[in-house]
Amino acid sequence: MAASRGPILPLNQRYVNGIPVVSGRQTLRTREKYIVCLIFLVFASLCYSAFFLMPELMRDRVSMSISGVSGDLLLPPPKLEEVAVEGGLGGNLHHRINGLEDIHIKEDQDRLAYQMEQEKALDKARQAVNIENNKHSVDEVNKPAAVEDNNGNKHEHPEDIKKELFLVEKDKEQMKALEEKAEEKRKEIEMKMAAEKRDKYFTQKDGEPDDADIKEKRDTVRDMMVRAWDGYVKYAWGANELKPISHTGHSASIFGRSAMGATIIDGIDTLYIMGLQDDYQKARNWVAHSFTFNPPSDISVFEVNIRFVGGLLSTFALTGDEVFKTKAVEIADRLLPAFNTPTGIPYGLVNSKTGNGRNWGWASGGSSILAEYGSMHLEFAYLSEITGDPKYLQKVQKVREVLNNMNKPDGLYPNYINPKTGRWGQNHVSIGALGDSFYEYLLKSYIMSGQKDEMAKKMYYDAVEAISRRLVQKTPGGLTYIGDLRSSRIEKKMDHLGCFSGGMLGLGSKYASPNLQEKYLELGGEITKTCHTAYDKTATKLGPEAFRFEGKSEAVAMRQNEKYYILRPEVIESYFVMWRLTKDTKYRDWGWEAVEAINKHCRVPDGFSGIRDVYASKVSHDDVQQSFFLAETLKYLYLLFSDNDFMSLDDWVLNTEAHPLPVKKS
Ligand code: DMJ
Repeated sequence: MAASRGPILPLNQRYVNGIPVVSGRQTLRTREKYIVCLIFLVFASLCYSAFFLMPELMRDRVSMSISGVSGDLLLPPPKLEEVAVEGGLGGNLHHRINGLEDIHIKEDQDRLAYQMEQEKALDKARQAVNIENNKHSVDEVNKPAAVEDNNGNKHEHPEDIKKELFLVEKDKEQMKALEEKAEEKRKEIEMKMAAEKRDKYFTQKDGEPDDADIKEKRDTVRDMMVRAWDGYVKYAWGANELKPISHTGHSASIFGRSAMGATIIDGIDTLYIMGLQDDYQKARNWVAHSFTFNPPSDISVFEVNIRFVGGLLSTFALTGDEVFKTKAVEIADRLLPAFNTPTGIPYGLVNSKTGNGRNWGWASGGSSILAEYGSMHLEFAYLSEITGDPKYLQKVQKVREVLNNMNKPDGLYPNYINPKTGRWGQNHVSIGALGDSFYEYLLKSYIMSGQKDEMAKKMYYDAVEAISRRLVQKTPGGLTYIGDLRSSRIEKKMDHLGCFSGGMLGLGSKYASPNLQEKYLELGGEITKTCHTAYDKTATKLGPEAFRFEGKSEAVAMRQNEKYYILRPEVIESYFVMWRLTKDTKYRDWGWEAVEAINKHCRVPDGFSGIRDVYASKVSHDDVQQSFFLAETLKYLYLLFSDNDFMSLDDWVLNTEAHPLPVKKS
């Protein structure tokens, strides 16, 4: 049995004659087997060590043998970076030692984050372009690079052109969005400034004088405003003017046929200045929500400008409320077609629907009128200022330049000019009707521009010199007046309208060359005195529409149609300006005389009315409360009895309808 099993390892087999001889022991003993295994294991361990452990041991030995030797013996050490670490500069930066982050890891992370952000943004942009332009990209693959025309010329592919156009459009949109943002910012700033102004001007206390007597006079004037306003609100709301006795609305031909709330717009800044807050708010709401300017007939460019555009602009200037600016722009834009004449001198009338302009039939062969076309500058310059659109200023500047270049007979400006030919009409010169506010606007343009408008300044002082040379007259009784010139003959008459010139000459003295200042201030005073005399000589103590200097009668109306008083402001305007310039109390006294006379003769239960004859002690009312009574007459009186620095003439110019516009500060 044992032989049949055979040896596992025949280690010691013996042979006799080539035949294996069976020995006594054929296998290894167990102890021997263990030894063989052990030897094998030792051998395997040695092999393993030779491969994996020896190099490390060798390196450590080498490393130990060169420690302490200069670092650059074999290889230069890495350069020490100056890295800001806690405790100061210097030192090798080790990863995550002392809580410091490994900059390499950090940089990698940042770079990765940045790339991801960029990818995201690009993806977004691609999506946006694809959404809007998917039809462009669909054909992209198949489209030829360029197209060839019949002559073999290559052109950009239409799809490329379309795409470029699309991108241009996109740029434009972005620009528009930016502009809108800038505009919003501008509005925000304007509103802020307005709020500051509002705090300054919007209470009845503002401008209140210390003197009890003057304060009472001022309060009386404000009560007059309340009466005039209340009557209008009650009986004529939305109409142009009030008929205070008939209790209905009224519209003079200058307004055309439609009701445009002239009294509201002409009177609103007076309500504001007087601190009549509730009334102001009511007027403001009407302007914002009910006022539409859509007259079906021809309108007077001048009247609409000075009352409507002027009233709205001034309320905007006082309050900063955008609604007034918007409406002013809307109306001014309707007036612009009037300037479409060969010379740029506007027509007196314009149809706001068709844009057709024309002149008054009675005005010297189709002429435009000096006081009308010459009294647009303040409003239009201010419009350009607040809108940033130069077109308004350009229109009126053109008018200025045409006039500046004209030949002026004796240095004077005739009242009529043909807007087509640019030739003067009839030779009639006047500081009253038809000429008046042209001169006023020259001076005030200069003041309003922050004394920058040199052309206006020169034209004003040249004109005033010519007037003082040719038109100013002295009467035997010692009065000074400014007569009209008709075909080189002086007409010895002065219009009530011309009485504004006392204040204008006085104001002009402030900006005149030093050698002329006294002369102009004195002349302003003299004219104002003459106008007061015209009031003083009547039974009502109210002045006539025009007064003459003939024979012994001086400053008296001679003709029946010159004897009316329609609540005009010009004489009171000069009292106010001369008071501010001289502080001579006679001007306040004269103003108070006018208040008493108006209250005595013009006041009716529901407002104020003009009177037909200032010389008649029993008055006859004309039953019209003119809008300029609220805009001008009452405003000037209120300012006359207010503190001197309230609505200072250094800060404001009043347009010819007494609407204040701000002086530009550089
Ligand atoms: C007002 O409308 C203006 O003052 C204009 O300049 C002429 N006159 C009236 C008031 O009298």
